[in-house]
Amino acid sequence: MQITDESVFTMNRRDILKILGITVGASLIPDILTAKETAQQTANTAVEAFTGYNNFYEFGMGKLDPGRRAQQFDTTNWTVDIKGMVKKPTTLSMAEMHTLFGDEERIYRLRCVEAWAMVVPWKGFALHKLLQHVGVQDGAKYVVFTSAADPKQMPEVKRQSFPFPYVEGLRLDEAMHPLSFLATGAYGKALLPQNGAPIRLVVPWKYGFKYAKSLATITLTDKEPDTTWTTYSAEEYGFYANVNPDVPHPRWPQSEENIFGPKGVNDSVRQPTLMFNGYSEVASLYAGMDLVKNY
Ligand SMILES: Nc1nc2c(c(=O)[nH]1)N[C@H]1C(S)=C(S)[C@@H](COP(=O)(O)O)O[C@H]1N2
Ligand SMILES: [Mo]
Repeated sequence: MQITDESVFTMNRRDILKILGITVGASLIPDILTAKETAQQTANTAVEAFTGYNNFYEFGMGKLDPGRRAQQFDTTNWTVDIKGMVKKPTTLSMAEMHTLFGDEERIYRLRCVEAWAMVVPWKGFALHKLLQHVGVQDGAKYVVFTSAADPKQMPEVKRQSFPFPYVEGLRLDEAMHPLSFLATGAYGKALLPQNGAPIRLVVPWKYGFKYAKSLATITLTDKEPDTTWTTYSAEEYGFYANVNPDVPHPRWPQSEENIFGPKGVNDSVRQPTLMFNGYSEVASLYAGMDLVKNY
């Protein structure tokens, strides 16, 4: 199986600039890996970077593939099944979720395990609202998030180039934390297909690969699930995946990141990565746990 490494070092800077409509000679392409270190960047990342520089392997392994190939992805009449160890197994439409759980904006940092980051104004609702609505059975300990996998609409699902469907999971207490979020929009609009329309997970203290896109099912279970990334490469990608500057990826450090600014991906600054991506209010979830072992 040949896939693109989850590595910042594989970024094609010429491609990145194309997102911005900039064509320049090789010598003028800024080296994002040597950008000057500054204080934490807080301005929202350019929407063009959010919608043009993506990881969504169902539509291709390249950063520009989802933006190019996902445009026809049909999300009309979308429903999410909530099943497993719940009191009321339920299927909800987007309109039903909107009525039941409302809509709020959350500006969060997104830190990819590849060491790039963005500041994203999401729209959506807290995950615990949905879990409370369906009722969690006693004994349930984990929540599993499964993305849609439609070979008719997703070229890499058809090719089976990666272990689809994409599956992620959280411990129940992580899922119930007020920061855990289901996003249906960003930058004031409904999510575009490349960003996981019409609904995707957002867990800001964890690496971006936890943020499963285009959710089809949410399943409560009493066992830690195998996920796409723990199945694919358990030594590199753990179940917890908490942002942690002290635990390097086997192939690159995690102590710093390139965060994309208001002008896009060539407007990045290099800044130190913070424990839990700066969301230190989640620390008590891991009291007494060895976060080097449980990476
Ligand atoms: N279904 C699915 N969800 C996914 C991915 C994917 O390939 N497939 N990539 C993940 C990774 S590695 C990251 S960093 C984020 C990127 O989200 P964005 O493209 O909206 O910024 O989505 C995550 N969710
Ligand atoms: Mo990622």
